[in-house]
Amino acid sequence: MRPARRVKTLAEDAREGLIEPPRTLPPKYFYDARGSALFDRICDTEDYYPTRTEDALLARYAGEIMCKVQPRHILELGSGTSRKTRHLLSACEGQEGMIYWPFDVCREVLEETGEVLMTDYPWLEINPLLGDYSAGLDHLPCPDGGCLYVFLGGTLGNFEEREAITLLRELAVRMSPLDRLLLGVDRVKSVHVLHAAYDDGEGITAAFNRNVLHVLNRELRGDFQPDAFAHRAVYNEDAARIEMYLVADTQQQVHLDELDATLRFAAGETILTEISRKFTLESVTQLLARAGMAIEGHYAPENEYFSLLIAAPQRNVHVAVI
Ligand code: AVJ
Repeated sequence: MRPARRVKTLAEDAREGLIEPPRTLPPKYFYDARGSALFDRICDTEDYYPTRTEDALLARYAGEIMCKVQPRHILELGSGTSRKTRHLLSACEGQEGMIYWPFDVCREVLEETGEVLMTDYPWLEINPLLGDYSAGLDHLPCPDGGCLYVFLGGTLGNFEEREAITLLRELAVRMSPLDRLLLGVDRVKSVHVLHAAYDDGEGITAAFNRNVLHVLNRELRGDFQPDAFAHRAVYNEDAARIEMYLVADTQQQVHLDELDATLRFAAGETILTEISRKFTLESVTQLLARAGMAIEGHYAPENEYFSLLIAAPQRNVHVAVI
């Protein structure tokens, strides 16, 4: 897809974020084949509740959601293996004319998932879209008939407020009055529950976090020693977000051949590898409003750990001067 903005390469992001402290790297680089497999294992841990909570919500409410929205299209941002989306697809069983547009950065996953879905949902038209949604959304196909945009998993929480508004606004302006967004967001809750979710007892999140160093070694010909970095997850209550860091155990130097750069770490120095924002109903309502959308439906479990929201584009009267 033709991007609205050019997406930075890993080399550019690393040059901007890693060479000087405060060091930081976008979380999308976690997800090579190994990182994606580790993320799947995180979802199966006792401690990481978001995936299973959202899945249960979809299992329970998919029928109601599809009835309410009655879309002809489902377009999913960051579809991955479409595991949770199957609840929505199943709720439309046999509905001829339905089209599913999975949108993801990984061609292999799109191809493999596409084939499996084609077998499991023979009545469904499947049109995979390869691209990076951080490059902008204005080149998505503009389907006629209602479209349900789907953005699950709490991934919106990876974006700073400004970036999140930009992304949602790009969506809002291209939505027709009948289109809706189905958005999954993680909620503010007890620090203990949040902390355990991002520092699970089996150490899988720690391995997932360190995996980004393997990615840097491979892609930028680096010599990081992943074991020389500790995993740290802290809940920043003021910003209502989990911050994931890699912490250098000892003073060390790392060379990235591809950048021709040497990184010097003092003992205890950190790299911020991910933020994962947590929302209240008020904060997500406000975020959506600032992006030009209004909440029209809300599904949450009793403990309110996670929310599925249906949002509609805000319509405003536009007076044309003639
Ligand atoms: C895939 C972005 C929703 O923020 O909870 C899981 C990624 N990081 N454990 C999240 C993640 C550490 C996850 N998202």
